[in-house]
Amino acid sequence: MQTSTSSFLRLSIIFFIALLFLITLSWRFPTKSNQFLDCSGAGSKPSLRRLHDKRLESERAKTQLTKPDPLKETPRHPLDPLTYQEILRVSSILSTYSYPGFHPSFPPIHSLSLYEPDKSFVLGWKKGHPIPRKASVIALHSGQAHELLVDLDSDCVEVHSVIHSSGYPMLTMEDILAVTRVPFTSAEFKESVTARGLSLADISCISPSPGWYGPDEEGRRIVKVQCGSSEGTANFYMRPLEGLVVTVDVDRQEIVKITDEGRGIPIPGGTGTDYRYSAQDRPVEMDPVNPISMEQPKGPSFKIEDGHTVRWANWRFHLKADQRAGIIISQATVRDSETGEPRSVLYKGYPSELFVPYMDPDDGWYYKTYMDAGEYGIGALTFSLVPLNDCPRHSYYMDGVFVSSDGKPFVQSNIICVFERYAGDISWRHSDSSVKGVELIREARPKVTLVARTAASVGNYDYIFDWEFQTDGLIRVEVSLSGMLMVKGTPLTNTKDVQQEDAMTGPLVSENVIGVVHDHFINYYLDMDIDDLNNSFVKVHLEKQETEPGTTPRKSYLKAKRYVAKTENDAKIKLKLYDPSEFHVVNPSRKSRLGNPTGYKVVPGGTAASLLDLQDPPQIRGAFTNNQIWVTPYNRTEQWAGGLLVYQSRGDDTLAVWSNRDRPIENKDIVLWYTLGFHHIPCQEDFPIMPTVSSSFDLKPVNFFERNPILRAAPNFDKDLPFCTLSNLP
Ligand SMILES: [Cu+2]
Repeated sequence: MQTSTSSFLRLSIIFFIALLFLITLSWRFPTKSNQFLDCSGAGSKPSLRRLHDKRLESERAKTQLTKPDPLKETPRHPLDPLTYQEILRVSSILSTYSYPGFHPSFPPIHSLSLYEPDKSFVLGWKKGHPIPRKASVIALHSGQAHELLVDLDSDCVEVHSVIHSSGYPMLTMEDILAVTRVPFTSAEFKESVTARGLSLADISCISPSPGWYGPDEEGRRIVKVQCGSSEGTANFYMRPLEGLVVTVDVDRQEIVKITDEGRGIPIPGGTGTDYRYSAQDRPVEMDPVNPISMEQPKGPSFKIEDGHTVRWANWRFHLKADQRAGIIISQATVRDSETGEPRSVLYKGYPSELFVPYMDPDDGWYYKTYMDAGEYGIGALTFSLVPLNDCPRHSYYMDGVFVSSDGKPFVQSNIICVFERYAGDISWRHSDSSVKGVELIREARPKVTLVARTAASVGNYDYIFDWEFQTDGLIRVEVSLSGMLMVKGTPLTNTKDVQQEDAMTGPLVSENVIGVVHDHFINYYLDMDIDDLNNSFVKVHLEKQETEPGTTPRKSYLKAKRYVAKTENDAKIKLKLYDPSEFHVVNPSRKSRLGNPTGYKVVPGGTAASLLDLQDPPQIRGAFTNNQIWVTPYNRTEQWAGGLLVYQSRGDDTLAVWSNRDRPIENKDIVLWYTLGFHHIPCQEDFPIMPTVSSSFDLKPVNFFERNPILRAAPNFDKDLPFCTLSNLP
């Protein structure tokens, strides 16, 4: 008995070890990719195939989900971005352009993109009509920004002007790469690195912009290069050489100043900082989550027409990548649920600027007040999205065709994805047992949406930009943050050693690492065109009413009162929880059958306001954060909330400056600017890479439709859904 018990125990132990080995193997070596879920209904359930919707099948056959070849693409819509071939032509026109100082070679190009035709032309344009093509070029010559308008139909430079506002255009990719090499030419820098016990071969650097702080650093483009140790880790951001800041003249490629004040601060250790899957030495302590994805046995329901026009359910819009804005949505129209009429909602929407001030006045930190769109370009900092992880199965991927400083085009592939999302949510529902003569009612509709996404890696930080379209007419605009914190080295390894909490500019997030408190603000340009160009902005203010004593048991109630904004000052909105309003953009000329003006409202989600002093230099530049909402009359030169030139600018060409004119905005073509904000007080979970944090705002129909536009939408039925089996690819 004893013998058989011990052999049973032995067998159990061997079995357990074998099982452990297999689990480890399966974790280290994931399932081969040639195994997949077959949801076609083929095989074990052939009868399900008959249930396929023939209409959708034939629609799919017409869908051009094959990506066009970016090298051969031709423009097919007036808002299509410049093609690869067009950029080559612009480059060739500029190479022979005669202007003092522009020879023998054209000066470095900092921006080259489509000069969109006038709105009136675009709105009147029909497929088959001619498409005028012009390029807007910003070049930098002897510290002066020049703007040129190149006509591709006549092969000539049509307009050439010097930009007089302060600041410089976006850094080029060549600028960014070149400046990080400059510190390595300095003996002082090299000595500081080796004095900290590090090898130069392990030093990786980034090129933070300097902001603007008065005349000392004016008159030349500079970058404040900072470095970290990548010894044994890909995450050098968590191992800063604190206090070592190399100020580099970008154009001369030489060092202006080296500040070296942190030699006594230890370099934080590299252990546990690497975030790559391949660098992990053990699995996460949790029960395994099985592979998961959304199956679409009939394929996606959206179409991409002519390379850039997205059609899905009741939505239609133009979608493109942009070197500065990242992603641009244009001419978004929603079909009327009653009449089928396509109705205009948004002429153009995109992230117009970011503002990321860090809250640390130290010498190595005060200037960290980034404006990433205007300083670097959101699109310029995108990488190809990762299928199955950045975007789900059945996504369509779109390229960006961008321009390097020598005017040559290059393709940034797969930087936008479009996909349908079903997250198990509900579009509308009701259950009821109190209806006479009717059995129990249980009605619910699944919420399926369409998402257009891009993601940018701005040095350490990652921003994910989503536009999500719902069939009930709502557009959700979401920004998600991930990537690495910008951290500060410290001798501290435990909070018990903190002598002066006031001296800390953020919490300790790891040994020798402070996560400095900071904000993120993302401003959206939203050219709303509700049913036509001329709209009004209406503040629907909730006001407390006090009742007459003795007339009702109630003492108070709320009333919604409408205030139509006459001028820009009426539409500068600071959000207040205890003084609430709704913010409507309406078309006063188009009324619903009940007489309400058709409209959309902007619905803020979780957000944050800037608390910096209004006269603080970064706040002057990022003054678009002084209000959460602004409304301006449409003006094609006012596109970027932080100004056309942002790099080292003094904030003299911003939304706040334009809006000071207090122009009339009632019943006019208006643009709404909304700023989404985050206060970020870092915590240990943000180390070594941050779990994604998201926030959003909605554009939601208000009296736009006659009734719930998806009343007649069909529910899901079991018989229509796939039956999936695990099978192997040949
Ligand atoms: Cu942050």
